[in-house]
Amino acid sequence: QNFGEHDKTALLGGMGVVLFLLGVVAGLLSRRTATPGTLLAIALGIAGVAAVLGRDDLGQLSVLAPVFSLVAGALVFRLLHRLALEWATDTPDTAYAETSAGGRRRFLIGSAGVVAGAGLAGIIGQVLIDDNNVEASRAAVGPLIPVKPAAVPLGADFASSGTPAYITQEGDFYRVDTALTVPQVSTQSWSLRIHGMVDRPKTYSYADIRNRKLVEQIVTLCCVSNPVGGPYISNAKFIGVYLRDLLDEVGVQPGADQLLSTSIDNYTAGTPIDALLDDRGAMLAIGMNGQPLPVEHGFPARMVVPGLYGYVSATKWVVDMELTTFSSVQGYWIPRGYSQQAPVKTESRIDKPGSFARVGRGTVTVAGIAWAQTKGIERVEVRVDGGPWQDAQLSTEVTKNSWRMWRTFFDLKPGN
Ligand SMILES: Nc1nc2c(c(=O)[nH]1)N[C@H]1C(S)=C(S)[C@@H](COP(=O)(O)O)O[C@H]1N2
Ligand SMILES: [Mo]
Repeated sequence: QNFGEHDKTALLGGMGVVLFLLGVVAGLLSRRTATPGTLLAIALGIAGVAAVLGRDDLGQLSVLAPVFSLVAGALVFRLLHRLALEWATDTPDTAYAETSAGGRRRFLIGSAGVVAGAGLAGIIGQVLIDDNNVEASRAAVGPLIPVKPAAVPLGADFASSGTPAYITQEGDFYRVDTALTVPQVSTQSWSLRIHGMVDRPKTYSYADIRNRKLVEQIVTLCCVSNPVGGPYISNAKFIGVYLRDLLDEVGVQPGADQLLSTSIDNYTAGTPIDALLDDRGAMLAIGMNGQPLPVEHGFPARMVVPGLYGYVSATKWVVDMELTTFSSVQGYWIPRGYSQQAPVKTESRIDKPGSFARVGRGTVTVAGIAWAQTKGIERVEVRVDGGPWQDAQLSTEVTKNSWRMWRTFFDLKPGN
């Protein structure tokens, strides 16, 4: 919570600190024999193997990395330990000064070699990771053209008064997920299986989806963990197909009330089927703002359901949909204390002035956003310090599924 969007950086940094401290402890315990340090290298290697085996999006070969680090760690530690012992046990006697200096030299050269080797292995690893990246697969898809583009009328935002732009650009779109490394799924390897309480289970390939008539809709996505005034809300043109069409093809059986979607990295979300079959326009999206989905936002495909918080509806890198019931299975966040049903609450945010900003004498513009996906925003009222409520100007409504901007003007005394 404290680190916000930098949570993963803090987690990785914390892991680095813990590993360093474990290394110090194992080193101190290894004064006499190399066993404690060797055991630490083996234990960390086994933890790495277990982590790799626990993920579906990594190939079998990925297990080589932790196995290699286990073997290298244990062997290198034993080698350095032997060199260090040789140096330490050389009596610091003038007669042996020659040997002692030799022992030290061998230890230092050995250590430098290990550092250089680790660095080189790290660089090679990074190159191999880049090779494995799906940007090429994404580029090969090319721009996506919907049957009927979603138009944005003039006056859809008050960006000049301090609101965000109506459409959020790719790099500015908020990101929330549990993925420590962004899953790399190519269009070739991707497929979507729809099964469970259906008449005709079906598996769709990327081409199956890409070759359908693509629809485009503007939807504001937001996160339930957004604090008041917070940044976890964005708006984009999503391109894809209606989930209702896919569900009609497989034939949802009576009694099913939940669609449990699973991502390639085994994240799950449970969406009420009603919200997928009504007229709000729930989608399987493959594009955002004219381009294939950015990898961080779910390439090749994700769900987008207007009016529901992301954690129950917006599964990225989605590969599996099971029609089931709420009473039989729970999505990822539910046992962690989040509600099973999560419609977006009507809310607003003040973008300008910022918190604790000082305003000067004269007219002060107060501007922000308001959202109530599927219901729409009819009116926003603002007041300052218990004064009278004042109607704000509203931007042109584009769709009830997206945010609406507002602004109002006050004559205020200078101050905070
Ligand atoms: N695979 C996967 N999809 C996910 C999540 C996740 O952790 N993993 N988080 C969800 C949550 S909590 C939110 S708010 C939205 C955020 O989507 P965005 O990162 O594209 O803004 O994605 C949803 N989809
Ligand atoms: Mo979220």
